[in-house]
Amino acid sequence: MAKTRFKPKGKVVIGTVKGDLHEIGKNILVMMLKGAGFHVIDLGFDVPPEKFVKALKTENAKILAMSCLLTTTMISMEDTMEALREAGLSGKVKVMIGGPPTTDDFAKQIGADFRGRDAYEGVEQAKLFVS
Ligand code: B12
Repeated sequence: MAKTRFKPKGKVVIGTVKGDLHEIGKNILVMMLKGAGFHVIDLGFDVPPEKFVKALKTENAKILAMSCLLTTTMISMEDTMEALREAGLSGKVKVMIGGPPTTDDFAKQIGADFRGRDAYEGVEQAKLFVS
């Protein structure tokens, strides 16, 4: 795809949040986003809020996807949303979250735009974000 004139659908910065080493679900979403034509900047796992902010700014990406598997690391999603606000990125970046401990209510509470139950939902939402 890189060697063709293929134009990516959009850029997605993605990572598993700070304190959390689980990455299998996140990796599935990465593969499916790439397959759907997105340019994906994968920051890996245990990603601190400032690293998400830096990548969004450097890459001028308009979508952030965060994953967490531990109830204790859900707070890192909230911290990242706060860091986005402080960096003036609120409203400029669409945020989706996922992972078993997350819920729609939690997404609303922290100001995320979407919570996906699985990678398929994540990809469909990313398409809606750029449409
Ligand atoms: C594999 C695993 C590990 C591996 C991770 C390896 C790796 N490289 O990822 C290792 C061994 C490192 C590990 C460590 C720990 N683990 Co662990 N682990 C698991 C396990 C067995 C499977 C998780 C998994 O990969 N599932 C498969 C993937 C495909 O599913 P998924 O992540 O849910 O992703 C899907 C969706 O959720 C969604 N999704 C996920 N992210 C996102 C993001 C977006 C934006 C969207 C849209 C969708 C989306 O899409 C994915 C695909 O459809 C679970 C138990 C279980 N059966 O789930 C425990 C589990 C998550 N671990 C648990 C715990 C407690 C730990 C440890 C604290 C254990 C310990 N005492 O050391 C450590 C924590 C280390 C840390 N700081 O993170 C608990 C968490 C409990 C809780 N609610 O907090 C669980 C639930 C086990 C249990 N029943 O107690 N773990």
